[in-house]
Parts: sequence; C-alpha cells; structure tokens
Amino acid sequence: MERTLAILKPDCQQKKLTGKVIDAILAAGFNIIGLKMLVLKREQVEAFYEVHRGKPFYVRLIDFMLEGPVLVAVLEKNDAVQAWRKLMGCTNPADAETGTIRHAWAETVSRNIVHGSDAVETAEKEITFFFSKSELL
Ligand code: IDP
Ligand code: MG
Repeated sequence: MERTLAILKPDCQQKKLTGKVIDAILAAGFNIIGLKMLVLKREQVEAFYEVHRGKPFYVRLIDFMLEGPVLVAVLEKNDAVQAWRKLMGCTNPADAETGTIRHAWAETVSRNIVHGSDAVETAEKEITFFFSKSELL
C-alpha cells in the first residue's frame, strides 16, 4: 500500500486541533503507521523545505514551523499521497473545498495546519527524513 508523510504544523497544536485532525485522518480510512511529536530545529526545517528556499514566503514558513511542536505521521492507504492532499485541501484555505482540513481550520496560506507530500517519490524521501525503518509499523 502507498505511504505519505503528514505533518500537523505548530498552529494545529496551538489551536488544540490535534485530536480533530487525527480523527479526520482515521475517518478517511488511513492507517497511521508512524507517529511522533517533535520540536524541530532550524537546520531540520530548512533542509525539509529546501525546495522553497528563496521564495517570498520562505523565511516566514521556517519561522512558523519553529513556533512549537509538530506531529509527524506516516499515513498508509491506497493512493495515499493524493488521498491525503485531497483531505488537506488547497494550500490556501480560501481555495480549499468544503470538507477539507484546511477549509475547516486553516487561517491563512502561511498558517495552514497540515503538510502533505506532493508525490510518491517525495513521500518516500520525506518519510526517511523523519523516520527510521524500525519506527514504522
Ligand atoms: P503545500 O503545503 O500545499 O504542499 P507548498 O506550495 O509546498 O504547499 O508550500 C509549502 C508551505 O509553504 C505551505 O503549506 C504554506 O505553509 C507555505 N506557503 C506556500 N505558499 C505560500 C504563499 O504564497 N504565502 C505564504 N505561505 C505559503
Ligand atoms: Mg508542498
């Protein structure tokens, strides 16, 4: 079965939405096969978001991800990468469809509650970035 990486970003914890988001993930039929809470280090966030370096929102994105703890999770399901992106909704909550996590709970494009991998290959890289094999079910 396909796997993808989810991050419950600092605003998710700040707004006490962790339970609701995990519930939405389980209700959508994903298996959570890895989960941990981390306080990320600046070098880690910069490496994770390397692809966005130099973009206008980059500095704000890095600072935001350092505001507090995140939950990183590995989700498993058929077509997990696309299914998780669909459940998250568009990057900008103003464009996100009803029934998506970002539509329901995200404030702005920069504070948008969750991360999801954008392709199967990226997902495998992002999973390896945070989890060793022995940490996954
Ligand atoms: P994604 O999270 O939906 O895959 P990306 O384009 O990969 O979106 O951007 C990564 C993260 O950077 C977004 O989730 C959001 O937090 C932030 N971001 C992206 N575009 C903007 C923007 O135009 N303004 C502010 N923040 C942005
Ligand atoms: Mg992305």
